[in-house]
Amino acid sequence: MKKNKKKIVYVGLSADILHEGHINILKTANKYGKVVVGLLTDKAIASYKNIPTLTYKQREVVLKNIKLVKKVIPQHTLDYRPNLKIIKPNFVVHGDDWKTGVQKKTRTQVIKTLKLWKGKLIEPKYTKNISSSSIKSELINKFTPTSRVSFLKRILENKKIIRVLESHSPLSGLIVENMKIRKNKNIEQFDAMWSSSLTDSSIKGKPDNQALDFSSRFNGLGDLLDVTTKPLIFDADNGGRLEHLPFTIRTLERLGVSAVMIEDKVGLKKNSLFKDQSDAKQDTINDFCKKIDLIKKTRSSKDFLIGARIESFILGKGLQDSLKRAKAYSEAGADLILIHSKEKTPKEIFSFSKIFKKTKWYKPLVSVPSTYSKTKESELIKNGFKIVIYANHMLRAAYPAMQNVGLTILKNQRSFELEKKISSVKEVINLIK
Ligand code: SPV
Ligand code: MG
Repeated sequence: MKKNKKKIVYVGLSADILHEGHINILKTANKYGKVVVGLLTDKAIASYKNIPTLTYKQREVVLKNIKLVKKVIPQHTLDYRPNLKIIKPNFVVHGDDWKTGVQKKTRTQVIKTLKLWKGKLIEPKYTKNISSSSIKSELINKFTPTSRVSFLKRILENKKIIRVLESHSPLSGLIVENMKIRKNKNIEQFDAMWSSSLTDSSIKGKPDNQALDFSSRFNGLGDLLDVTTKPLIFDADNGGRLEHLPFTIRTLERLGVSAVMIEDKVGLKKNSLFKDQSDAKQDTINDFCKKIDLIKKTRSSKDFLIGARIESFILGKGLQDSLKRAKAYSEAGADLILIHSKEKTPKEIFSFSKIFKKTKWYKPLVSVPSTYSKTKESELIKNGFKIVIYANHMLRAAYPAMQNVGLTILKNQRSFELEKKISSVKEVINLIK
């Protein structure tokens, strides 16, 4: 076919890892006319799969320097239509793999839209055995801690809310890593892991009072980070002694942790969800700000985020105290504010966010809806929250399941009654590929 220089050919790409398959598409497109690449923005990609490894700017530079490409423009949604309506290309080129799967609907929309100006869809055969996702899974072994540290910050900039699930073991981390469902038009998944002091302590059979020291927790963390790629927020209780804090931060960063969460309590640690908080003490604003400031000075990357957790509601100190602290912590350099509550409804945290989100000290808000679990993520978003942490649910699910195993064997004096309720040995053997 003779190339018509006046014809415009549109190709939508994520191009996180540019491979042979992309080049095949671009070569075909180039035969039909001038190639305009609609490069999916980080936000558009995050709406249906993991945030890309390379930023938009980095991906744009690569594509702009490919001779098959005439122009690169941002595509802000998975939906091609807004860009197609502006550019009115004569052709759209896409691999035939989108005839099924997540992008099937997008394809139908593209065909309909192209008809408006007699444009055509060209679908070269999908290049077998190659995709960015498969290359990425191979790359997991080469994944560097430094790249993981920045991921949370990048997702924060590109998602309405970051969904975080507690991971107390590498196996639970793999569930966070791989679980995906399709709901309505979207792909739903977890964005990050929470390393909880409560569940880390519980699996070691210890109370959540710092009896389990950081060194032991870091060992477990290393195993978890070895087999996953999603970012992790570390629950560091009150951060420990000021003098030790720089070492803790260096280790966390070196391991590839994306954020540390410290709470403004002092003295023997007690879990915040305990009803009786009478012997729990809150830190002074001044001393807690010193910790934030020290972390700020110690961290080697600004992408390693500092989370300040306010315990005023837990300790019955009320709204004004929590607002005063939020302002001070934000000024001291906190990147995230976790406003904790053990009420059955989100009323008190929403009363806080309503005021705080309008102030100049606003920082992305974190919610831990353990007690107000009826609250939907959409309500949290509406009320100014950017991160939701499901802080203990994996352990709470595992414990009764294991108890039931013990009980059933004791009652029946054999294991047969369990067979239908537990994974088969074959499933376990095949669990880790
Ligand atoms: C944890 O998960 O250990 C937390 C959250 O710190 S809470 O249990 O609510 O205190
Ligand atoms: Mg904790």
